[in-house]
Amino acid sequence: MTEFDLRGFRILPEYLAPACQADLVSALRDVVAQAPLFSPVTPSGKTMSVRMTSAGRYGWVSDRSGYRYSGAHPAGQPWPDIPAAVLRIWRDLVSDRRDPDCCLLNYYGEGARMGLHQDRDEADFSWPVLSISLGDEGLLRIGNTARGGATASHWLRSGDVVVMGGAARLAYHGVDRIRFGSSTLLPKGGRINLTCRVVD
Ligand SMILES: O=C(O)CCC(=O)C(=O)O
Ligand SMILES: [Mn+2]
Repeated sequence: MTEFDLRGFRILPEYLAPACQADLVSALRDVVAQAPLFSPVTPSGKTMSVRMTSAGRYGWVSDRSGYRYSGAHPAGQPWPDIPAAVLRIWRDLVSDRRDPDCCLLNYYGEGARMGLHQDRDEADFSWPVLSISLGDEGLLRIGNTARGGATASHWLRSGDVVVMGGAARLAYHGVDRIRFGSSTLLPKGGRINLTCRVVD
């Protein structure tokens, strides 16, 4: 399917063929083996329904002291390298001048969601955020650069890639729900979303 624009988000449906999706999942198994998924807690003390880990120089973490990038997993070890297959997508769609510092891995199990938020813990918003969806379908909601107003929704499927850049870099976005069991890519079901970010 050809790419299209939704509120400034560049959406590339089926960017990754099924065989590439499977290769990516096996590379991600190595990431998770070195940096296990954890359940972040928001500064207000709520446990997020999405489980996370990261690869790269930095990983995104959250706890009672706030949201931030950290050079180490909460258990103390450095984050594993970003898989080469992820870097290839970044270089193809974003830039070959600079690689991302962080590849955040979100795992959505049954019932998991992510509330509307901006990605704004990075230093330079001229770099887009690249998002890669694997496994079950997820309903992405895109709002505006300020809270409130009309939103648009779109079901992201396994292999879809989104580039969030330009004026939309600071748009509110979230994942309202997933269709648990809609994909056979992950044997136990669920959705993986990767977001690649330039941090500093
Ligand atoms: O899961 C998604 O599609 C989006 C994830 C996201 O917005 C984030 O991790 O900041
Ligand atoms: Mn986000």
